Amino acid sequence: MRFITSLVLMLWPALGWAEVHEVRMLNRNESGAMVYEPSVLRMAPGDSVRFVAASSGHNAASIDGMLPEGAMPFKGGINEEITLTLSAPGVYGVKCTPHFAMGMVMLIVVGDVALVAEALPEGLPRRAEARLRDYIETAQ
Ligand SMILES: [Cu+2]
Repeated sequence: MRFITSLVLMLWPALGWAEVHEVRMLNRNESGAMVYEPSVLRMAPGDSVRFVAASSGHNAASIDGMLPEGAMPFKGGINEEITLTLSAPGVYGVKCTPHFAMGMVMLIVVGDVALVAEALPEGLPRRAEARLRDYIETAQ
């Protein structure tokens, strides 16, 4: 029995039992206006994330310069509930296109990867950068 259990655990990623995580796109929650919930999502390589249009008028798009090597940029339409399967380990920056300047951003951390503010790209909108720094600090 122990052998079977360890075999299943070993094969777990290969069997396609990856998790699907949900991120809600919201006009407001207790932390402020124009937010993703959660603001930082940690997941295993091969897991999926689904962006749920809990409020209308939002989308999910990758932030330039905030993708791991080998990851594809993405951009959902407004109110579109895209599902992404992320295999490349690293930190993915996500923005809402119409509310980027208002700081509607989030981070997805795939794998056991450190989250450091030094990795933030130059030229982010001020409020987006402030929130990302805040998320990085509170996620430690
Ligand atoms: Cu938005």
